[in-house]
Amino acid sequence: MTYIAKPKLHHPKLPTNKLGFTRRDYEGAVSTLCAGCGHDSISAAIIQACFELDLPPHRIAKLSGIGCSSKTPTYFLGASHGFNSVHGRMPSVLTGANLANRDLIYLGVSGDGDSASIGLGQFAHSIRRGVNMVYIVENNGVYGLTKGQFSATADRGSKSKKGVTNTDNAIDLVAIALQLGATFVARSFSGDKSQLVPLIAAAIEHKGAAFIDVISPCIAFNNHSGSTKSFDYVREHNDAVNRLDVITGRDPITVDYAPGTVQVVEQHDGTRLALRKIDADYDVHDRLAAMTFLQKHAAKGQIVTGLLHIDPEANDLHDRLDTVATPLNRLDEAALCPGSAALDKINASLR
Ligand SMILES: Cc1ncc(C[n+]2csc(CCOP(=O)(O)OP(=O)(O)O)c2C)c(N)n1
Ligand code: SF4
Ligand SMILES: [Mg+2]
Repeated sequence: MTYIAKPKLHHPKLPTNKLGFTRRDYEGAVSTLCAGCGHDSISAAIIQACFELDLPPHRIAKLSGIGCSSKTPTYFLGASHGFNSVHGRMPSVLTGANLANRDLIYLGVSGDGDSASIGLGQFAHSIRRGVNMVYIVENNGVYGLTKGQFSATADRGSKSKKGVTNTDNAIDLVAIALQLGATFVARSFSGDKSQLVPLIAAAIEHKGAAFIDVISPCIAFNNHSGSTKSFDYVREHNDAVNRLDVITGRDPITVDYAPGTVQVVEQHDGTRLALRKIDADYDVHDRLAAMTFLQKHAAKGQIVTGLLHIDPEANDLHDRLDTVATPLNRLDEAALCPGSAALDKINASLR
């Protein structure tokens, strides 16, 4: 743990993005997590993705629940909006904020305890409603903050630090997200920044419910042999189906790939994703095939990573509810209170 304050001054020649911000401008407070915790690498990946996308920090709202993972929004995007909610309740707070103001980019940060146990219902409903958000679960298979109890994502047969075997079946949040209609579903590993950063960037660019399950080892309580969420286990069993490049704007794709190995997915905001296929037969558009593929590999103890499913034509909760485009706090009295004639008309239509 470190509590040393970050120096305010930084080198004048640090690289800047199109807004003139350095990577430091997207950082937060110094992390108080255990040195080596996977969660800190995810914070670094979020910082990198927002820097690369040239996002104005004030356009981002980061929300979380309770846990070591849910503490991390303090350690990135210090100039963004933030709300640290109650254990398992991030999704409903995020949904409410999103409905009130659709102009912000919503980052929901949660843990496997926060989303797969107490918050499972909240997770499920925010996904099925198609809330426009990036929902990241920092998945270490344990309740890190309360000292390492098995969480609901711990694999059956895996062992705790003290050698106790987990006898319960695991919940796979990726499988649930696919079943409930998430329109961007990915899995990654905190130790694989080159995979994680473009996945986060693509999820931010996606309109609709984007879910990323990031295996993020807890070095204090779940990084031993017998764990299926340790650095060694994930490195040995990581089976990436593709690699992603995010191309913003309409620039031609100049990356040099062997013919047939790249699939370009165009989203309706013009963002294009260049998918370098590792598994030639894997089709990111096929939700049902993705579910079967995942189950088959999980049965063999393999962890499938990469962009697992995308629906580039997705809509979101606002489209479905046909809500007003203007954030509610910018509507004037005339728009909020259309008068008694309009009220009479509504009442008459209900009689
Ligand atoms: C309503 C409620 N119940 C229980 C707790 C105790 N508690 C705090 S964090 C936590 C689990 C955190 O696990 P996870 O979400 O996986 O985060 P991690 O610390 O592993 O990153 C629990 C059970 C709480 N804070 N509030
Ligand atoms: S207890 Fe585990 S999850 Fe929490 S900060 Fe330490 S290593 Fe990370
Ligand atoms: Mg956890």
